[in-house]
Amino acid sequence: MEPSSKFIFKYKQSYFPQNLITPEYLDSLEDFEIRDSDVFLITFPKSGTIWTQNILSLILHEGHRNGTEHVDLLDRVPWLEYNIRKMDYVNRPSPRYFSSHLPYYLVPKGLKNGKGKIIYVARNPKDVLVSYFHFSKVSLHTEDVEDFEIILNNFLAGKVVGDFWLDHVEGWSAQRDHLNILFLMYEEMKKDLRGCVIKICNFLGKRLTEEEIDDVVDKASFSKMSEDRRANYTTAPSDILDFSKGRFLRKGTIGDWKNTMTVAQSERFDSVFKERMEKLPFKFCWDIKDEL
Ligand code: PPS
Repeated sequence: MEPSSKFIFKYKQSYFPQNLITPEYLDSLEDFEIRDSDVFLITFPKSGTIWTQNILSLILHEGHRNGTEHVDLLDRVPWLEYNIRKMDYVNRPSPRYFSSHLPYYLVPKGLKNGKGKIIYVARNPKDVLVSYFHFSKVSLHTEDVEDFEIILNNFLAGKVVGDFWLDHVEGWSAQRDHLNILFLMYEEMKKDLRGCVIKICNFLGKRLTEEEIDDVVDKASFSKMSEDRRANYTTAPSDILDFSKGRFLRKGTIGDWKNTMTVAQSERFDSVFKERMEKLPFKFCWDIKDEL
């Protein structure tokens, strides 16, 4: 292990928050047994994870009618690598749902061998970066940097949790033909949430009535989630998140990067990202007005 800073440490080629995870636990994940019925939600941080966690949770629990009304997201779709509530993942009944920010090369080998289903959500990396910048104030495990330029430099160097954005997205998109994987874009969810909920239901083989789908869409809206304590992470341990500094559900929009990045910063970002991004099999939406 190469110590990197007070906040992150390096494990193999990746960065993780100090005190939330150990190298030994990361080592153990390779052999974590995967079931065919497992569902993994995989994202680069700040790409719409808790939004999709909530959608999955609502679909799985059919609109909270399953005696789970008071169970929050951390328990419904827990993090594989951050076992915050010390749950017994091995004996958890099927179907197990997990969230993860892990790069492809670090996931359990059963997943690489095609067991389970994967939903990968990607978001415009400039919005990811700006969301990350604001989140660093709320998260007690991320360095709170006042100067956006410093976060930009770390992001471009891949020295953030999730590593280099392009490596993460390329690593997973390279698996699209041989794993059971559904790719979604945050921007697509913003523009057509109902369509995305139906896509997820079809992918999971879940049949919901029209009313149940409407209910999922309603409860997954930004405004409803902001007020829903089971879904807005305000029940997360206070040594992880400090909500006096901001909110997890901050703006939830497309193109907010324009309010933070200067033209020069945006051009520097493009010079590092553009060429490789054009080769990705996704269409990126840079502004709320852009077509997908
Ligand atoms: S984390 O820390 O990696 O789990 O963060 P993550 O959940 O991936 O990303 C947080 C951003 O997702 C936005 N979000 C939403 N947007 C639209 N609609 C809904 N319902 C929703 N829920 C979460 C959240 O606001 C963060 O984005 P920003 O741009 O910071 O607002």
